[in-house]
Amino acid sequence: MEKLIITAALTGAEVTRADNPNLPITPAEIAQAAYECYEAGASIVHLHVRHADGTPTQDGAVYKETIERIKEKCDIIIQVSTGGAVGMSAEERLQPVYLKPEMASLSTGSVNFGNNVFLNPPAYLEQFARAMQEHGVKPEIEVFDVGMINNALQLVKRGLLKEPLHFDFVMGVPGGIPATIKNLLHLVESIPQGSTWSVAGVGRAELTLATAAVLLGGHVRVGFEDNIYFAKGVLAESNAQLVERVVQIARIHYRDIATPQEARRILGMGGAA
Ligand code: KMH
Ligand code: ZN
Repeated sequence: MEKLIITAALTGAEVTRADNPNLPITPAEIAQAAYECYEAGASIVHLHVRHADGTPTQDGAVYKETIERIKEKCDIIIQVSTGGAVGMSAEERLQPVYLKPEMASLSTGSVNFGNNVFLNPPAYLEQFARAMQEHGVKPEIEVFDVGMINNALQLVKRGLLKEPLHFDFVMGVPGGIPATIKNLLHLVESIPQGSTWSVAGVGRAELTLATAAVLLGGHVRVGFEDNIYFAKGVLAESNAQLVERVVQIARIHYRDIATPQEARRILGMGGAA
């Protein structure tokens, strides 16, 4: 098996300090959290940013400051969000891509998202994929339900996505695919040979699906964006605490952890041989 790539999804757009007081919000807090996750074994950071009052933003200036602060500390792969928060326009969501980060998330379909709709109509997919291509950004295809895989393959046919593809299965969003191992196996079997994948289980499914990914040869995303608990009724103290636990699970199963340079190579982005 390849070494394990751990992505830390530090902040998201929905979680608040009232949910978990340890949520990083400012550029300095997010950069510190990214560094702690890097030290713990993460090789990718999935970034959302916030206004000073804690509300979500896709403002390029806030991303720029956050990215610069992270780069001062370590060489972790920076993956900006183009999902942002529900209700944001396409142009608003695309702002961090213009900063030419190494990676960006690309959701390839619309999905109910709790009581809202996370809107990704075909025109957005084309616009986002094209922008990533033009700015040399590697997409991480965010799959909230199984039909989104086929939408990604349509983009490949049209030359808007280039293989090898990297998928992240976000499982357990209310409105999306339920977070079961049976569903994970179906998703894994549905992607093209030569693709890489990771899984982000929402809430208590995070740990179960992370363990499954370690065993199946996939990769893992953890962090407050998806789950704020360390155990039943016990809030996580930090994002790094969640990363550390995945490292422990991997080591128990003799799976080594990828450095950022190794992750770049595994994802077809260059990096260490
Ligand atoms: N906040 C969600 C509506 C992404 O980052 O690409 C969308 C999201 C996906 O978080
Ligand atoms: Zn996200």
